Amino acid sequence: MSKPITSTEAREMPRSPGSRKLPVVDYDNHPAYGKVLDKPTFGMRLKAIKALLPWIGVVWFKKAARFDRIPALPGYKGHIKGGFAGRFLMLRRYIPYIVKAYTDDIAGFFKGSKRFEIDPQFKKQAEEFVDTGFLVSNLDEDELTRLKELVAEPIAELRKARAEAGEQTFIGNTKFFNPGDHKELFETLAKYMRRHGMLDAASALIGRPVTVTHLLIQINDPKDAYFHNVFADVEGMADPATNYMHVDTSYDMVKAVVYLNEVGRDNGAFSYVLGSHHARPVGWEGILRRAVDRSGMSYTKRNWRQLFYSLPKGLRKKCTFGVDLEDGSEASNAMLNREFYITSDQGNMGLFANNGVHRGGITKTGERVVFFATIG
Ligand SMILES: O=C(O)CCC(=O)C(=O)O
Ligand SMILES: [Fe+2]
Repeated sequence: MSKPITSTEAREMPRSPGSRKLPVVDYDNHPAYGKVLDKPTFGMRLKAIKALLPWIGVVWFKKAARFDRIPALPGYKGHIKGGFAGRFLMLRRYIPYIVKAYTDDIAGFFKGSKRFEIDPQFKKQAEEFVDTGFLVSNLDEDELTRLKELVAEPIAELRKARAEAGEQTFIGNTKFFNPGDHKELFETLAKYMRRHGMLDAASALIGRPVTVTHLLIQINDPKDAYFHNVFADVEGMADPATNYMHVDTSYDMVKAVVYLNEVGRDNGAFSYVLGSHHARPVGWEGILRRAVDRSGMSYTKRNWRQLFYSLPKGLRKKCTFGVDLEDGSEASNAMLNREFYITSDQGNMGLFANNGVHRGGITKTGERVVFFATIG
């Protein structure tokens, strides 16, 4: 039996050089921005900055409070609503978790190489994940059957809700769980992920012990209009080949996707730009891109694009940038050349560094039923 790999050794695992920067988009010469939108006046610029500023505060605060590590609380049913006031009220419930994250980090600092250990049988997977930001695995028939049993009822509820809603939306396609109401589901998924080396791989990348913190199911089909015709107001402008490529707005976690039906390229396969987590936005740029996305300015409807375009040039950066890359450009090719699709014939479970570039769910035929879990 070989020795476990210590956290210090995990931190020294090899990393490919790759690109260290996300692409820069020339919005002034972009056919859906500078070429068709109004030239921003001083008033428009002010309005855009005013819309962005509070979100810079929110993102900065969430980062400082290690907020994205907080697990779904009992009773949690989805994203926090109620604007700033709602967020402020919720905060009280989160304070013990914020304190815990800080004490864990301090304790972890003193534990050094003992902060977590990786089972030697998963060393190769951990190395691959640290290097590429992506890892594929396959749940066996029994594991998949058990997970399907545990979510049969919620899936039926989600189907019903989608059928009753007039229009399919990103949020309407999902149903969130919390470990209070679905304890067995959380524990079962965590057990399987550990068994397949995915939790060890996640620890190797984020540098601390991890578990499943959030979990949702999602159904996609071709009626998800929000993915298509993104620049409908611009005559003759097709959806770009890199449509919907993005990095997530969260910090300090990774994610897993589990396919609950057969998934191929035509029904929404998830894909990852290998190694792109090395170009994750950090520091001020990281805060800016997240704030822009959270403010709504990454939406592609004309009014949102106009608001985004009214930002000073140095602030025109977003997490959901794929839609703005022009086909045939160097940046677009760089993304597409390293894009890896996970289809059912390769595996039904993928682990991804969600601060790297990814996309999925754009369905041409049939449907896709999946879990998304956050691991932190
Ligand atoms: O639906 C998909 O495959 C993409 C999901 C995604 O981007 C995410 O979970 O962060
Ligand atoms: Fe994402």
